[in-house]
Amino acid sequence: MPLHTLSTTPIAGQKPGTSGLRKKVTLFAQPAYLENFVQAIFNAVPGLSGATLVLGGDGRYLNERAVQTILKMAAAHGVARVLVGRMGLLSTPAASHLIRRYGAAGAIILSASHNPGGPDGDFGIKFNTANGGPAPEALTDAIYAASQCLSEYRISDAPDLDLNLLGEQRLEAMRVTVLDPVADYAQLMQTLVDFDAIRAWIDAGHRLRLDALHAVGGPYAIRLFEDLLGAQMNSVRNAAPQPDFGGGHPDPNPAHCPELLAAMSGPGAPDFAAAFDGDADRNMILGRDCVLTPSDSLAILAANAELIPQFKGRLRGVARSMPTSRAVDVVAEALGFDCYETPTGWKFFGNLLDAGRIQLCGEESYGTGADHVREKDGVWAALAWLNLLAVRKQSVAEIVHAHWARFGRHFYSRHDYEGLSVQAGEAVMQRVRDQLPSLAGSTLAGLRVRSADDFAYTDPVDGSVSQGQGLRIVFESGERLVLRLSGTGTEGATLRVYLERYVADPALHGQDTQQALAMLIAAGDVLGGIRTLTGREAADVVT
Ligand code: VG1
Ligand code: CO
Repeated sequence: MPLHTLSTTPIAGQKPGTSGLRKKVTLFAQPAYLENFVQAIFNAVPGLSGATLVLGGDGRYLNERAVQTILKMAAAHGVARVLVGRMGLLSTPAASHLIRRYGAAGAIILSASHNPGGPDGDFGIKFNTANGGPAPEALTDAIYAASQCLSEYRISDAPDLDLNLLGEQRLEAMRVTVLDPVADYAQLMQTLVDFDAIRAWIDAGHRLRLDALHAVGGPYAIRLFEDLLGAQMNSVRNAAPQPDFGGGHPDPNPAHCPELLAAMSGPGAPDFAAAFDGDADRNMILGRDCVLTPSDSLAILAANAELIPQFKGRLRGVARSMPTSRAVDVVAEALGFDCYETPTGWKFFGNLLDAGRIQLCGEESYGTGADHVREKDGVWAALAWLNLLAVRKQSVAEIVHAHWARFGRHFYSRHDYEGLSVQAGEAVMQRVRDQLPSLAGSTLAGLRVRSADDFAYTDPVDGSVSQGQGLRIVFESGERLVLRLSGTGTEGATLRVYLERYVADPALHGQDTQQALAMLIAAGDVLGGIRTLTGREAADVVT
């Protein structure tokens, strides 16, 4: 079968954001859009020829078509072997694990994560490196640069492979191994958490509910929670991956999972629930009448790490993204391990994990993970929580309240203003940026500012510097306000306002979060001129 070299011209805007290149399906479906970006990966990443590559995605619209195209391009670039999930499916953490388990040079992961799918939704593609993690900024910059000076791409015109058929196939000289997407991942999970304890807890009559939101987490959740841990049949809801995620928004947060929240309220509710996003790297954890913030989830896992076999006797450090609440910092300080603050996006945890400086990390955006892979891991987070419930023999709410009583509570919320014009989003940011130098010592909506800056990060392992990672304002009384623009959206701009307030006194821990944050919300509006500059009376999504 001949290998073709086809001529092409650069397509503007193929710049990866927080997590890969995300664009509308309608754009990805245009001639050469996908091919150009994949060619840019092959041009920018050294050493793919002769190597093993992992390939798969979250099953959204275009997933299978893209897998077939990428296989043919990989063959044309002399890749020795591709490990591909059956039907082209792989969760992001499972892909990360496969890279590490089989010594692959990297992975091409097809996902726009929590963004909606279907023909009118979003598609995405990202490259992960040999450590299993998202390409660092230097590499995504090189991929973008390569995309801007292409003149041709290479592809085989061999027929499509049968991706339903497990086992070995050939495409030109390249070996293609179609794998059960769940098998290796399920094996790994059993080495990390106490399956016996969880099984006993479930056998004792505790009930769970997992919601895969019609995305790729379904098959993983069924295997782990129902098949291996013995949860009742139908504990996993919305388990069959669909190209349009059932028309929904595969984003596990209170705003997008009203059904799950309703199912978890009242005395008849299950004891534990979790939901996962499109590519199953995010998680939301719930107990009966209790919804956890991801920041608290991270802090509680850190405080209880000794109970989880994976961490026993080896937790040296944790990390959180800058906008994530400082709840985990308080735990690290009290228990004597290191705590790092990184920019938003999982790629910034990679070096710390590789260097063994941290074993656990997380983001406020429903991302939690550890050093077993180099991605956040939704199903793992649910297993780690079940491990805690089974060992502590307490409910989720009891564990959370005990944690606050000991360490204090960080009230936390994120206000997203979606679909703003790029000008409006940037106007708010610029207005705040302009005020940064003069903010310290001033008062906003009754709150006195201690410090204000534009977050820049120097990676302690390789010394690389990332500027402009979010504007942060810290107040004298312990509140913190952060503003940044999203790097994963595909339309206009999304302004994220992160609100955090520390309250030590347990008598005040029962307040409603939005009420507890009311002064800070007002301060954010005064500072950013949000209502005036965006024309919005309130945020579109509050989590
Ligand atoms: C968002 C989150 C960020 C997360 C990223 C990818 O990015 O805020 O914490 O790492 O999504 O998550 P942004 O730039 O839109 O704020 V996933 O599960 O969408 O790959
Ligand atoms: Co995701």
